[in-house]
Amino acid sequence: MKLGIIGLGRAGKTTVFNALTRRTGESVPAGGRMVPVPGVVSVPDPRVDWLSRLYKPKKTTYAQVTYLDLQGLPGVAENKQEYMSELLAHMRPMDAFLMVIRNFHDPVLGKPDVSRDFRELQDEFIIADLATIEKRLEKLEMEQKRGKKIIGPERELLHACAEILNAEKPLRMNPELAEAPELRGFTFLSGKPLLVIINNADDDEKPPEVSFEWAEAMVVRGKLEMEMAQLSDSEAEMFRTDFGIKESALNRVIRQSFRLLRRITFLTVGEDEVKAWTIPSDLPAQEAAGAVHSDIQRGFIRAEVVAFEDLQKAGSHAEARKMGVVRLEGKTYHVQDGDVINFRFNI
Ligand SMILES: Nc1nc2c(ncn2[C@@H]2O[C@H](COP(=O)(O)OP(=O)(O)OP(=O)(O)O)[C@@H](O)[C@H]2O)c(=O)[nH]1
Ligand SMILES: [Mg+2]
Repeated sequence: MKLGIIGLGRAGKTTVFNALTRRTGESVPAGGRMVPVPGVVSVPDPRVDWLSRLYKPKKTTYAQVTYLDLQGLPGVAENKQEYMSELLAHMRPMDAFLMVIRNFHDPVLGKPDVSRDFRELQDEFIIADLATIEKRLEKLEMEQKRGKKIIGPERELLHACAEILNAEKPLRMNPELAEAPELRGFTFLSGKPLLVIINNADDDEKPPEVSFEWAEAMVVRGKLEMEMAQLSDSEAEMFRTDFGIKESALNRVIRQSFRLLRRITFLTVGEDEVKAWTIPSDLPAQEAAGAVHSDIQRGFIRAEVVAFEDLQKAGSHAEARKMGVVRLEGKTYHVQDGDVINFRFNI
């Protein structure tokens, strides 16, 4: 699962990336970098913590997301076309975006304007998507003139998209349309799930009075978080007390961005490993088994399932069985978030 960190120049993208991936600032080239840098991050999950305490496994594995630090979109005054297309090409394979918006005074750029910057970025996406659609529609028209029959709903779907975009709205306002299988190949930028990260100054906790269209927003003090991410746990604790920070904002950002991907987590347990697996919601048990191993999918017999909350209440698998909350489910059972699963299989 790839999350692209996007924004205008000097918004604090690299700062937020470093904080999320607990990197030090040294490796950051000034002015950003064109080749995106990936960083893998574990998704904090109290359920995994609890299971790990219960099973004391050799290994504990959390769900993971990959963040990519992308270069800033060029501002109005700069020469855009030069690298805009390359930048867009890096953005298209992302599953979702974190959009970092500057909300602190910058010595070069001056006062922040969150609303203006959000609009500017959103407009870039809308323009790029419209260009993609126009090109495709022209091609379809040409093919039709040459006598080729146009089949399927593609054209109607593209027109529906164009209508939204021409009204200066992002495609994610209509997730059903944005995620239509017929449109998948277009990788529309304004259709991807978006989390807005408002990057406040160190001494400012207030969210700006701006509404974001069909996107969630979170306030983060990026520089502070980056400094904190580099401390030891006990130092970070002291730091948090001094600055009045309850939970690391990073954990909230990570959890929230995981949610953005509309994936769920199921868990497997044992003496060797307690592990969180990431799957799309609504996946049948047999396919979920394939996430663990293709042999388990092929030889699938049954899934022994207990909801995490039930297991926690029971205190152990043995107790859970006695209480009758461990169920045997078949191939077509839809795996739920937090299911603790033991697959029975035969190969
Ligand atoms: N005061 C303050 N300064 C910040 C904050 N976040 C970043 N900065 C500063 O803003 C400048 C740009 O930060 P970067 O994280 O490099 O921004 P970027 O978006 O990656 O910039 P480019 O990659 O060049 O587009 C640096 O000097 C940071 O120290 C913040 O929360 N508060
Ligand atoms: Mg950068």
